[in-house]
Amino acid sequence: MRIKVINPNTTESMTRKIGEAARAAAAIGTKIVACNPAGGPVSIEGHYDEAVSVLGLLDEVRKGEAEAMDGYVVACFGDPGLLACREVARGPVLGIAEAAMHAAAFVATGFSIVTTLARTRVIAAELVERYGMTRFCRAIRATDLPVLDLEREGSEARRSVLDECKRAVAEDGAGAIVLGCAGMADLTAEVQKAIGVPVIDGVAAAVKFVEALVGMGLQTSKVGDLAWPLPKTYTGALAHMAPAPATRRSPSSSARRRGRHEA
Ligand code: 5HY
Repeated sequence: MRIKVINPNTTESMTRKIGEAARAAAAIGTKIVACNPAGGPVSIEGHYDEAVSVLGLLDEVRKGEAEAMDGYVVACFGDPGLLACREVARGPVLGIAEAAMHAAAFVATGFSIVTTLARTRVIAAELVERYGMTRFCRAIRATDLPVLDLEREGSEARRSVLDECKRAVAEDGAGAIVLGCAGMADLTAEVQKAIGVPVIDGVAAAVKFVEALVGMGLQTSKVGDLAWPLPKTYTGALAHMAPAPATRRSPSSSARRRGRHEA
């Protein structure tokens, strides 16, 4: 199967790191295609960054349909545009926050989230509520690190994340830690060894959950609110993002394999 892992920010080094984490988790036979939009914010640190990043993210999912991708991962902890991505995808689309929280709830009765800038804590809190994780989430902690500090050699980022995770275990009663940024993916093993509780990177969790869903033959529901967007004109610089009529949608990879086109 082929899973497209999309970093919605445009920092290539983070995309490479995310791709490595995804490939380390992927099963033999799963091809990971890691990418980021050509244009957009270099890091996503708030509502505005998220909103702008969704256009490039959606473009990558729409391209993925023509590339016959079997599933997608939105590799940003705010799970930006997740439902919109599901509207334009046939296969499963998972956000790293949703995937990480569910994985944590499978291995512990309570988890803490350790994220970057304090101002993004409210975004994580909204997702905890939306995903029904309030009863599991013990705390949402911020290292107050800019996201790109995680990309800077010699920064204090690794130490700050580790120290905050230690405090979460000692003070929150957290049985597991959810890493609140895709850029922390390469810290998972080191932090887990140091603090002695499960540490979940949403990139790996999302890849495995997409594999499981595709393996069960499950695709995104195309009834109701996640049905294909209604064909209509989009004007100006966004004209190219107009929803395609059914006759112009790419067949799914399974239909290609069966030599059929679905509506
Ligand atoms: C992320 N921002 O995973 C989020 C983390 C955050 O550019 N990639 C980003 O703090 O929201």
